[in-house]
Amino acid sequence: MAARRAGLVAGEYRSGRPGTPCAVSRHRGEPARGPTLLEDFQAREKITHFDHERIPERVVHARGAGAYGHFQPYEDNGLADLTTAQFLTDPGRRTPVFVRFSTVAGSRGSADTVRDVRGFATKFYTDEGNYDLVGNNMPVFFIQDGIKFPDFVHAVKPEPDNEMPQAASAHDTFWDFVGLQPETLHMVMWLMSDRALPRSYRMMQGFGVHTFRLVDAQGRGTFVKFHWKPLLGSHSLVWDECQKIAGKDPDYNRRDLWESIEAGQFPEYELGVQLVEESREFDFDFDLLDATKIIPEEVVPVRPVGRMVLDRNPDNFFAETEQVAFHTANVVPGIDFTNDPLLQARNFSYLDTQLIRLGGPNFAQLPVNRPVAEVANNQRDGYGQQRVHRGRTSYFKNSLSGGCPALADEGAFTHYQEKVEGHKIRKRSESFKDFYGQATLFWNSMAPWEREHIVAAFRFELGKVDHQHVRETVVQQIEQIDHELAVAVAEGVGVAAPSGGTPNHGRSSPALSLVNQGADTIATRRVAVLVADGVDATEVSQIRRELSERGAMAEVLGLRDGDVRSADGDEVPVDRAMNTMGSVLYDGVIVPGGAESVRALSGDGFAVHFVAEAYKHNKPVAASDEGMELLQRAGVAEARKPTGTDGVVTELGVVTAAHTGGALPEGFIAEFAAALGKHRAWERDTSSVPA
Ligand code: HDE
Repeated sequence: MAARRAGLVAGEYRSGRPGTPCAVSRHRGEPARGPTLLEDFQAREKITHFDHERIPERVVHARGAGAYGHFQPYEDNGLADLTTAQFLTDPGRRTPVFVRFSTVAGSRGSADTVRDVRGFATKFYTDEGNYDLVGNNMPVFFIQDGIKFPDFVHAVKPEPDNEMPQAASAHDTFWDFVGLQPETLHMVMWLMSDRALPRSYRMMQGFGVHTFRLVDAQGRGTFVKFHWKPLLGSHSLVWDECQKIAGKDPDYNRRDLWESIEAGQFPEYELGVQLVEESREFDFDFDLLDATKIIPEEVVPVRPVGRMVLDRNPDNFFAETEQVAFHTANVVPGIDFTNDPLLQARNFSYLDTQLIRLGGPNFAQLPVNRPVAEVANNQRDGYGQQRVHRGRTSYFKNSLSGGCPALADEGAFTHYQEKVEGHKIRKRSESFKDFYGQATLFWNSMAPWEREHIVAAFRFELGKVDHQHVRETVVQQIEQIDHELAVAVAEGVGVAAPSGGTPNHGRSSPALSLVNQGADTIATRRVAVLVADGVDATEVSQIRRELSERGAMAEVLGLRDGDVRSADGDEVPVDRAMNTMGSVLYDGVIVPGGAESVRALSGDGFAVHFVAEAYKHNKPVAASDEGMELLQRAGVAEARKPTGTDGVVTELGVVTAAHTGGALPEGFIAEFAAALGKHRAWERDTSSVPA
């Protein structure tokens, strides 16, 4: 009995089902203190396996989240004449995909909402082998040449002496690198913009970045740039919000992707292409093969090609999301490379890195990496070989197996035919030398609020830099982009206002602004409804119903978990306790009426802060009747009572309603939804609202 109490009887071990003892019950009553023996192979194997559970994280893009889905081309998308890649041209073909989204600089356990580029890597399991489109959520890159990549990554990663800061570019080495490598500046503008703070992986664009090549049946090439456009529109968070989410829910973007797929709200993206005939290669004022340049969409429009839907979460994070191995050289017939020097370096690096990360040359046989097309090559053996190759021949040419399998140049892959020549010097041509023109184009294309955010981002980032000369060098570089921007940054970081930059060329490209990347929908948006005892239950159910009819989700937050009692004595279920969440985890807030409820909320600092913070972050905020008191208590300047007893007023994303009982007045949810559809009320000046 004593042994039983001490939990030492074998039968006490529990099986998977709680409360079910394991069937094994031997040695009952034997002495309780046994030795730990090397011969206990179960213990050894268990510990050994555990000791080897970790693999190196990716050297960049270590933190990510993945999902399965499919891609299908549109009818008559016009590509059939340009490429033999049927997964792009045959509308009857649904190609399975796996997509991995990622941040770049942080470790595997870092927060999702850091200021960073996001990876957007897609593996198409086509009938002709895997095609990997390994892109980002920004259309350009920091450097023009692969040999600079290790330097760039060393500069942005935590500094080597003390491994700080984690997942942040706001430190000396990054900005030192930027100041000395002006080719980074165009991408740095994107990084300082809200594009670096996506609201969701479901609400950001993706870009192949490089100029690739489509190849037709005759071997003729057409330059191509790939674009992904989310059907929910592109939307971003604000920096203050990001920093808070990093504490409240570091898995914010990962959770959002997972939960929306679990809920059947499948993320969708449209694939588009910009096409340039080979004969027009030199028609631009930049080099098409320079990955720090875009082709403005007003110059070459994006042509829609097809649609991708992500509809299945992985079963196991490690097996799938961690072990997926993307490789830019995974191409299929009809798609080829160009001489972009960055792309060529990538074609080496991605295979090379998997060899160490996944422990040998057979990683392509891992389930998530396995092509659906039959694999026929003479590669044999190696660590972790999964296949049992049959037959006597593992060489080419052979006469014993009818010559099979045939390799490159026998139909599997043929290089795009072009003459390549050059001097053996590690230099880029003059056509790569304009480092500032498109950075200026980006700045000129921003809406006023986007500009404010960029200035604030530069001030934050450079404000964290210890070396004054680094701040000065960067400000001098920004001066080459735009004088006004440089002065605004200089003022914020204690650097003398610069002069002598190149005059702004004045050109802009509207597609670059987030203002022009929205979508007319509030699908999947999350709205917090704040309640306490005495709330108007009719309003709560109306809000829930009308938001859900529009595809959005209302979550009822109480001061505590459990139900609240409505003014009429009904029970209103609470979805979450307010203290476990935060306004930063929602797209908008509604405070329903009910005098007692609003009094309780107004007396609670957390509830007041909830509203004030949502208001600060330019989110739609709404209240009905007494709910307005909480808005006023939270300092919502636009909170005004509608005149008369029934009505709705909307001002800068603040929606208020008055009514004389019964249902909420018509237009209340419609106007709130319209504000939500604009994502944020950017024109609301919240600079004096405490953060
Ligand atoms: Fe990558 N990059 N990269 N990169 N990259 C990796 O490959 C590299 C570049 C991108 O979800 C690594 O498997 C070099 C541009 C994404 O698994 C590594 C150069 C773009 C991902 C590597 C670049 C990207 C990676 C690390 C300059 C946008 C994550 C682990 C020549 C078009 C893929 C791995 C995933 C990952 C090297 C530049 C996007 C080390 C050398 C430009 C989305 O091989």
